[in-house]
Amino acid sequence: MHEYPFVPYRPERYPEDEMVKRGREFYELVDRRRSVRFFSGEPVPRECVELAVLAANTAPSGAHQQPWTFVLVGDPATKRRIREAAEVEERQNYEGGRLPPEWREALAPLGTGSDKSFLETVPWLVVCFAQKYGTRPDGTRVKHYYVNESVGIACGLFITALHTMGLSTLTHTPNPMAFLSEICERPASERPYILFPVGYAAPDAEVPDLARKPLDRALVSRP
Ligand code: IYR
Repeated sequence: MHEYPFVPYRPERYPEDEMVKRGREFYELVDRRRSVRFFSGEPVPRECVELAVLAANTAPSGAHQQPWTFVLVGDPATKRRIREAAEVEERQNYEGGRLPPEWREALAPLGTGSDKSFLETVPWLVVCFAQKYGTRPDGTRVKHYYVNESVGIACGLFITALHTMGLSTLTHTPNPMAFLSEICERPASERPYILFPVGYAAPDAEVPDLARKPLDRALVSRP
């Protein structure tokens, strides 16, 4: 059984006023992030997407199994295939009556629909896959722990890193999204988790005028 050696770890410490200042600045930065559905077709350096994946790859994970794979798609023909497959599913959701009424009602204020043209507009699509289990060289399975938590945290870091660089994305979850396994050529051990279009927001992009719930509804205290 392999064990990690332990090494010293001394994270940065700051005076309290500086802690608050840094925390406030970070909060104000992430508070300006919005999910975008209208993108510009301007190219984005591949290195920026790689840096965002490096940031995602720092996420804590169950037993440090790092159960994620990010697939980068930049080829227009592949983006088109993904858009077409996503729209086939979403047309059934929105126009074919597959969305349950309650779900439809929850989405109505956001103005979403089956048109997913942003999947072709953007320079990059990044598809995050969750590795339900690992595979040893001899083909036997390695159990993975806390896959959803781990991959969710990695995706949070990914979108935050993009935002820091002035890039936009959308946590798109076309439903169902099995088609992504085939197009991205991923093994049966992996499940598509989130499809991220990555690019600059279009100069005329609009977003719903949402408010975030106040702290007293996000945080409750108990003695
Ligand atoms: N996957 C669909 C529906 C959808 C679901 C939720 I929850 C959203 O916040 C937004 C959309 C679609 O992408 O249109």
